[in-house]
Amino acid sequence: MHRNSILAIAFAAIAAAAGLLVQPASLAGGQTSRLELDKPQAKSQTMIAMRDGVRLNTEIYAPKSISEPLPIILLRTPYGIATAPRNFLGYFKELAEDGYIFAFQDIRGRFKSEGQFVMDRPMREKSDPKAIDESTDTYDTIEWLIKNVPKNNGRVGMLGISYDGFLTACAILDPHPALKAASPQASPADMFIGDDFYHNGAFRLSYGFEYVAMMETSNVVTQFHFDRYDTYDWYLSLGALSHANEKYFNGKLPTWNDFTTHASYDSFWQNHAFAAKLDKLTVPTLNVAGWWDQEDFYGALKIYEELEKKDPDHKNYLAAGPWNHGGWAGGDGATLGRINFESNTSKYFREKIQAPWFAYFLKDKGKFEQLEATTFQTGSNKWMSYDRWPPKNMTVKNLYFHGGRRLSFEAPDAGDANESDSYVSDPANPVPYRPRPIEPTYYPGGSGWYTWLLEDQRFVDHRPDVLSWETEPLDRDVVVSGDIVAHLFASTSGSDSDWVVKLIDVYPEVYSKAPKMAGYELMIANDVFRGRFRKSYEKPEPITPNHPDEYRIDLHSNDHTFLKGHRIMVQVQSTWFPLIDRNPQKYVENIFRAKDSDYQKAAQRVYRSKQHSSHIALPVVAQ
Ligand code: PG9
Repeated sequence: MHRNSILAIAFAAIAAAAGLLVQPASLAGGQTSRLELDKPQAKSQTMIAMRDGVRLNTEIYAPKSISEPLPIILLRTPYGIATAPRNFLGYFKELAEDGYIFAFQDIRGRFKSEGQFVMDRPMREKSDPKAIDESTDTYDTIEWLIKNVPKNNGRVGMLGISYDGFLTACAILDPHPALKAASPQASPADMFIGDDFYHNGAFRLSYGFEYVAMMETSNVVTQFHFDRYDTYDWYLSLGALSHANEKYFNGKLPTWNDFTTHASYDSFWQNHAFAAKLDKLTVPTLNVAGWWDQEDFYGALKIYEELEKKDPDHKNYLAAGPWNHGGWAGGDGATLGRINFESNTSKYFREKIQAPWFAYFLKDKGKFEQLEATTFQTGSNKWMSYDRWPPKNMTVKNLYFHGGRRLSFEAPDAGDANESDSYVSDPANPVPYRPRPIEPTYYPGGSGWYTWLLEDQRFVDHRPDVLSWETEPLDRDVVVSGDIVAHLFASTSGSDSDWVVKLIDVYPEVYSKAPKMAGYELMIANDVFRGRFRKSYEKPEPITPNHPDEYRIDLHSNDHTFLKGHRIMVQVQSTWFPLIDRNPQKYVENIFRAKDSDYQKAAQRVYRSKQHSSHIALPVVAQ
């Protein structure tokens, strides 16, 4: 493995993931800026001692002259803080202009902080008074900051994206009383069910492998060195997952070892799933999600949903827009991949949502007019406000699969119970999840990872192992706002299987607005389900071969208008490689221990009869 400990790579990865490509200094140091984050002379560095004596490296940036006391914005991260201000210029521009003191901290065991890093450190056992976790580390840090940073106003706000968002969410578990506003953004909530490492029990191979190598090879960011540019080839030639430790990791990476020993939703994963532990809400919280977040979309909405159950005083907010992972933090957000949203959505979020929200709770500034949920509705390309999410008064309409590859809102008539379409899924020739070559996830030279969810799905349409069904061109707009669920009736000739469902907006064949986008197949919602978990994530079971089973697959929330003249399409396939590891399609106790010979072809069948009516449940605006 190539050890590359250059900090820049960490931030290149995270910055690019978040669209935070380093901005010109002029952007941060504008005329009205109270704090010039790009001027290092404003900084002080300190090691803050936690309750167990471990000291965490912290840098504080304050405006040179402070007329009235200012709140502190705290960001904690595992990715290294040495270049934090420069990397956060775009993200923090509006906040800096409003006037804050900024504090950045390396978490335990990362970069210049002492102690040991634990990936997604679970919440402590509260019966142990000496136990620590990210929540106690945040508490101790805030305690120090408000007592020691000159001219602070005694209020602290936190925000962060992804891992930094998770750290923000941890802070609201047992919050320090001075924490007055928190914005967990694209935070994971449950790694086995829907975030970086697994989706519905299916292992996210390329992300799991590369992220763990990046974070656990040393205490700084370290890129895994692939000897092939196209990682589709590389992962295919790796073969069974057991070869990862044999050939590369040698049992030295704790999280990879955890993957290999916790093959179902056991207490290990349940302890890590912190959303359910959010038992109260005392701090105003702004949850942020991107519709095309390739990493932690599930978590962002799950945290909102859990907090919502404990929010009698209305402290819980949601903002969601047309962004990839962290895409709201940099750039203008007018386009993503080849899709044009016709306005500057990221800039709007930072100026009109994020900055006023913090100013209200930390500086008593402004009149607060934000409704509970603000979303950017794609397709119609407009901002929407709702007093709850998912919105009230939606009608669930089922979109059914039919013969002749048709989709319609009409349920199938009585007929043969076995009416179905079929394909052969071959683990030796898996469906790529994005067009090849598939560069390493955070490839410093640029990677398709950041926008793969918006790729034109025609790139797999021709494959015999990808089935598509579509509607006629719509005679009116279909507005989908809320939770989308796939109900798939399917069978396999094997004893285990993955099912991938993709909901797609198909642009008209003649599209004068952007002629090159004619016929574009834009994925709106998707997910994978590992068949062995259809009854329980805790107790996987083999599938009975050739028996139709119903799979309920959560395709998550969305706010999208399928415009008049567009078609709605659904695609189903059983491999998505190397995003998802290959299911051997034969039940084995633990797929991380499967042998190469366990991987076998399977005949797959998707039913569309009255008895087994595969469909997508869409929350639509009644017309
Ligand atoms: N998606 C990244 C991550 C967060 C938490 C745990 C593991 C990975 C990130 O972008 O930080």
